[in-house]
Amino acid sequence: MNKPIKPNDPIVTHIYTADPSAHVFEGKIYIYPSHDLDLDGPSNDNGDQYAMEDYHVLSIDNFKSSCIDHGEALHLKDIPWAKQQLWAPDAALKNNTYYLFFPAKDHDHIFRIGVATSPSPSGPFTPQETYIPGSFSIDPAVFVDENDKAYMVFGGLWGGQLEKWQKGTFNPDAAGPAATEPALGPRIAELSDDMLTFKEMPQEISIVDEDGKPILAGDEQRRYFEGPWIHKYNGYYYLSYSTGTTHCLVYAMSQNPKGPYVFKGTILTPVVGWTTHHSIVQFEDKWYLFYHDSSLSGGVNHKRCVKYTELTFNEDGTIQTIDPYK
Ligand code: FUB
Repeated sequence: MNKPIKPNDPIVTHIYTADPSAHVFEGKIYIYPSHDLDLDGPSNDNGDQYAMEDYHVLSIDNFKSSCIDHGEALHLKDIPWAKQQLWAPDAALKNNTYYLFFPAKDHDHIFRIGVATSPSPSGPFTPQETYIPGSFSIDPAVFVDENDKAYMVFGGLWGGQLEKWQKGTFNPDAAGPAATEPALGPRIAELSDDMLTFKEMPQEISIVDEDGKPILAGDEQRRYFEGPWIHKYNGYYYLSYSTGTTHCLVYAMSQNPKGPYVFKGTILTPVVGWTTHHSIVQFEDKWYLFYHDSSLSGGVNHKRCVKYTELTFNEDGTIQTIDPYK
């Protein structure tokens, strides 16, 4: 039965979903979320409780119809290089092929980013034998620009291991910068034309304040934590992300996809649950924010549900702040 999906309601309730990456493919909204498991166990700052093993692709014809779950699109057991923890994915269309990008820990417990392909936006996706060479950390988001150049932005602190890559190789003992030093930024790299490798070494994105000064690591209301997303509006690139410990979705703007980005403000105030993670998509003539909270499980951090709400730009290109519970 067709049941319209109301804003700020879970788009599906039969499984736990999170980290929604939404795209318009073939005239519909396709959502590529994490599939949270209904497991109970110890929780820690390393994120071991996020033990996901597969991906389901969801789609919405329009907001008057219900959300379709296309079933399992990729499973951990079919990814040769991956050992555990299929975290936040994204998808892109190029070369008449759909690409699913996803992080997972390899057999050395190091997060890497893999890619899988399909002729259909709903999968199933066939993974490559190895992860993308030179990839690390979590939360890949792929932005395909109007000139067809594709960029992957990625990275996450703490369990996402970004701190451990500050010198270019994995240092399991590395800590983040001191509170008075510039915060770590997400990484960005242009993808090769076949979308399977990086065309260049990933570089760090700089996020600065209105005076051009770097946002500092101790500025937890504004500094980058995880969950990057790039979209373009009126010629400007928008980098939005989670502030982690302060639980907001915030954004910064630039005229260059690689930055520097100037911090602008908050998109979404804190949701129920520790994590917050989103995507921004235009469908027909409106813009939407897809996000998650933990309301479906009564607040269990690792049992989340994807929701959506409309996003509004002001005349000057800034974004109106959303409180999802008002
Ligand atoms: O879903 C696992 C992790 O939680 C994601 O990779 C982060 O962005 C956070 O949402």
